[in-house]
Amino acid sequence: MTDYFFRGTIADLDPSVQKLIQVEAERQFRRLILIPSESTAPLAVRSALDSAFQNIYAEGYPPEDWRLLKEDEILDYEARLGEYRRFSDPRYYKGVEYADIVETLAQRRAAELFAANGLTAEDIFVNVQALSGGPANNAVYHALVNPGDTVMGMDLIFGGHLSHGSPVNRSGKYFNIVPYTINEETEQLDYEEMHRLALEHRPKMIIAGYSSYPWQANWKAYREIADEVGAYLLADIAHVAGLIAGGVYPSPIGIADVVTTTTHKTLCGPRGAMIMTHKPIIARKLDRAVFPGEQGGPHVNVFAALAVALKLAHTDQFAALQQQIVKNCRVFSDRLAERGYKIPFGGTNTHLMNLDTKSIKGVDGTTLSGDMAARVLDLAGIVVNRNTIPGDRSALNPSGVRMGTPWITQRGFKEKEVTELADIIADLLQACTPYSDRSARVRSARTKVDFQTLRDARARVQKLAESAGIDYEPTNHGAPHFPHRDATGVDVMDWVLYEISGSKAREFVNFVFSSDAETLKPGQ
Ligand code: DSN
Repeated sequence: MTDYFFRGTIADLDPSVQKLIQVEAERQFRRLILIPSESTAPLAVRSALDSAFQNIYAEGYPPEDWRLLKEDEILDYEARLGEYRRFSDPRYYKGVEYADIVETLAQRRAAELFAANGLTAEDIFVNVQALSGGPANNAVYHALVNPGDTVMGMDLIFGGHLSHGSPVNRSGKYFNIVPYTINEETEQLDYEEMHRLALEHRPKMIIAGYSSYPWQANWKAYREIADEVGAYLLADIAHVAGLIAGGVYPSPIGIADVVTTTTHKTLCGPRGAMIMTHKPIIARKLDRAVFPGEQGGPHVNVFAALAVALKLAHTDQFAALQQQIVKNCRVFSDRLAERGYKIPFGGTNTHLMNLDTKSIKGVDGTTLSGDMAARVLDLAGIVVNRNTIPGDRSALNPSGVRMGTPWITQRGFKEKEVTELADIIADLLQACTPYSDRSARVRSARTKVDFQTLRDARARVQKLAESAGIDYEPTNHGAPHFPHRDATGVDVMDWVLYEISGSKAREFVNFVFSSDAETLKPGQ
């Protein structure tokens, strides 16, 4: 019984979940994923996640002075275990002697990786316990401001983040949020207007950092504004942490009071977050805000995986990857602009860009929404998300899509492949004919897409995906069915035959097909 439960393979114990894991792995291989916040974690990072550290609780923190130890001192087991026996540690559980070491290792590697602007690793306090980006930002609010205080953050519609004060998020409900946006003419951040807003509203905290705004932040401009009104400056670098570590985006370390980041985006680590500061008093408040303020036991296996990711992020290969991500994004964005698409914000110098879909209009004047575009692209094997762009009024019906190059660059894409990918997207969106369904009770907009163009796009995507550097991942979850069928058993390019009958067949066919079905002769 014990063996059945604890030593059985997933294939024996739960083939249903095994199959789900397998089909998801195949999806990730077959599709070209352009969600800028997603990336594939190296297998070494994933095997650390799947380790014995997963099994334990470790509420509290490792000894405070260990953060000053160098890596070889942290890994000096005799010294660390001796100290642990003699002095114990500030945690609420025993059995954490190795958890202390692995957490300190992750903290130290983070401090070394992000030391910048004249600061050394010893100057930087790192908390690796926040469970993800939202909780990390919540912990900063908890540490530095009180409910009802005024906080300034980038408006979600213009590229900010939910936790920067969106009205539907806890941050927007508990604090008096003053959102800032962009200059309508330049489509870039308007620091003068931000300055004016800060003088008028005297925020206690200003949040910098974005989820879809594609240009680099000017950290010093933010700092000057924050200093003038006596506000804390929080830099949320979740999207660009890897770019900063790779030297292709300026670092806010030592400029912002607090820096938060997720660890699973461009940083290529496990799903999690870090909070950094160079100010000891703030560091203490942040630690208390994370635990016990926000959460209980941290995920110790994530510390192990994060330590691995941070070691990899120190390599030349990682820096080269980050450079290529930015280069690819510019080439991709420029190519779409050349093909006639409007690029909101006027371009990019980071890992992400946006595309305005509403310039594609049907004969009845219906415009292509971000959601329709994302669904059509998904049918062709290109994964993006709908996103608000300047000009949108609500996050409910965005008229753009957001795309980024981290994942495809990890797969080995260079300028040639991203240009081909931009062409596939341009061809496919051009082949869309949006229309409004006036017969529906609630009027709804949809799109038709030219069938041949869609088929061609799928074949071109498949070719690019199969030629890309990272293979279908090695798996202990069973042999993949790749390449002819996906694991659900459906041939990816299969034809499907429908027989349509009934008194409204003609009306139906005319309505749903993008081609002129009425002119077809029997057999065509
Ligand atoms: N949801 C993430 C993104 O896609 O940008 C941010 O947390």
